[in-house]
Amino acid sequence: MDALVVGAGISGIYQLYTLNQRGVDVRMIEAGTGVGGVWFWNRYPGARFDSESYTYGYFFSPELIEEWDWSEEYAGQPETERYLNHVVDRFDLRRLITFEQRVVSAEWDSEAERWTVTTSSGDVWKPRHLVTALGILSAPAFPSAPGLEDFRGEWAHTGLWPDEGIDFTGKKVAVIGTGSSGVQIVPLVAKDAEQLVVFQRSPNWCTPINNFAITPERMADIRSRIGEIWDATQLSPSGSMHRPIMESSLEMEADQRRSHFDRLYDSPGLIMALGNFRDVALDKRANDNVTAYIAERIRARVHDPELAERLIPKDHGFGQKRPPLENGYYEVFNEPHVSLVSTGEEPIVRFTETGIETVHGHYDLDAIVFATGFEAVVGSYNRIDIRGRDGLALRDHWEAGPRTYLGLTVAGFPNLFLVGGPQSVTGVIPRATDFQADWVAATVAGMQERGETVVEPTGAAEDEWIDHVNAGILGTMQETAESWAFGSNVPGRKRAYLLYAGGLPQYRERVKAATDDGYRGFKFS
Ligand code: N01
Repeated sequence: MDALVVGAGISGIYQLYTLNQRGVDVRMIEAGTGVGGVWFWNRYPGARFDSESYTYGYFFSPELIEEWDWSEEYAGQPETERYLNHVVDRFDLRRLITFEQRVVSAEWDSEAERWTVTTSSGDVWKPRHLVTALGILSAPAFPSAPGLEDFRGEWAHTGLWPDEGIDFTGKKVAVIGTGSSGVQIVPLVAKDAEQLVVFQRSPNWCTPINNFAITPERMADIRSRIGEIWDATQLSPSGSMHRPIMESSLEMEADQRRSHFDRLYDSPGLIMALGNFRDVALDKRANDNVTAYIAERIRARVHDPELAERLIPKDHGFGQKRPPLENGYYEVFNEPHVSLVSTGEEPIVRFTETGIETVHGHYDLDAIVFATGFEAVVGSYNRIDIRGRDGLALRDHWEAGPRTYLGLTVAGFPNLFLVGGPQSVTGVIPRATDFQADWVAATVAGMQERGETVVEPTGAAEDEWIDHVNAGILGTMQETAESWAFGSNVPGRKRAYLLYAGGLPQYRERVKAATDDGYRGFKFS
């Protein structure tokens, strides 16, 4: 086997396709029983895209675009899972995938110039190249409060949702966490539950998703503009259709600025974040204007003024953390059976047989939803014992934060490729990872043509990339917020920027320039 791809999410599936297309002998292993990655595990009620469905789907096949109709501007999880299953079957990839195999270790064998990959069932694979498409949000994180094993009700993490679902009808339910997942699930739990307590550690700047159905006419129109849509994704920093407004919001009259904000708030999707004024991400005064505007909209939607204040973030501005999109989230708190516990004032002490004990009392519960996020970006790598040259552990190499070259390779870890891993672009993830997957496939196929067996970046190239990654976040509003993008949500983790803030066009340019310059920064043998 020439290459093993780990992870059948949207990035891994395309990686499998493109390696296979280039004639590389490739296989894939996946921990789940089906394909989809994030869209397989996160099957909680309300899980859906907040990027436009047709910008998140694949662009590599005109036939696929012709035959797949998206039903909503922001498709729900079941539709996306169906789509990814369709792609896998449509391109005859399923035969290359082994399911229910979780990689526990991967060790570089310098003599054989191959990886030794061991799975939870004890199977051993020996690929020349190891391509990790593990996902940046796939290692679920739980609160550190003790006692969960004592709880006799039902519980689930949004990122590990049970296939059979959970029926909340007539139950007393707690949702812990108010990030994108919590904000999506809360209104749906509130609909069925007899009582809902939302445990909030930090409020977020949530704006309406304003989702709508895609009619056959709209789908035909999208198809007719697909080239244009692709071009827009390639020019956008986040790989989305949206680009920031480059004029200064601070130089505008207040009422003109406000009408822009009105339009953005009422627009579908993440336009408030991705199509806002550029200075909102860079200048605190511009950012303050947006936060004041959204706070006003929250106050208008929540009847109890004291509760509204608790739902308005005070510790960060809009966009400093990834803003969730919501559908009726704030209105839920006007309902008599829904209450909010701010864990800053009322910390959780422990889970008990019958619910949650806080410093102020006990909440009797039938079910608990953990919408408590993920050990982001590096968590999925840390769960595997990956060892490169001379037994060097990736966990140790990344102890102070991830170290990569171009977000694609790691010094000391030959023939290891990262797709959708640390220090590469997020946003509409497949728009960054299809570029990466094409690069990996071209590199591996090129090596085979030239008879080369090993590729590895130099330590100097890795250092240079880290400097570039860190320079990109400096001076932005994001730099000063505590968020999963810095690993701040995981107790004890050293603060390090885990992503790439330079945007997709610059990322592509950098990778292309190094490649065109004779694979600058790499050693081949
Ligand atoms: O996770 P999160 P998520 N006690 O880390 C709280 C993407 N996504 O699953 O903010 C109490 O954002 C934590 O509090 P704090 C998207 O990129 C996309 O919601 O750390 N609370 C926070 O409120 C997103 O950013 C979609 O103080 C605790 C929440 O739990 C990313 O995934 C949908 C706690 C975790 O929020 C992660 O989103 C869903 C504790 N001990 C997700 N520990 C789309 O729409 C943590 N929290 C496409």
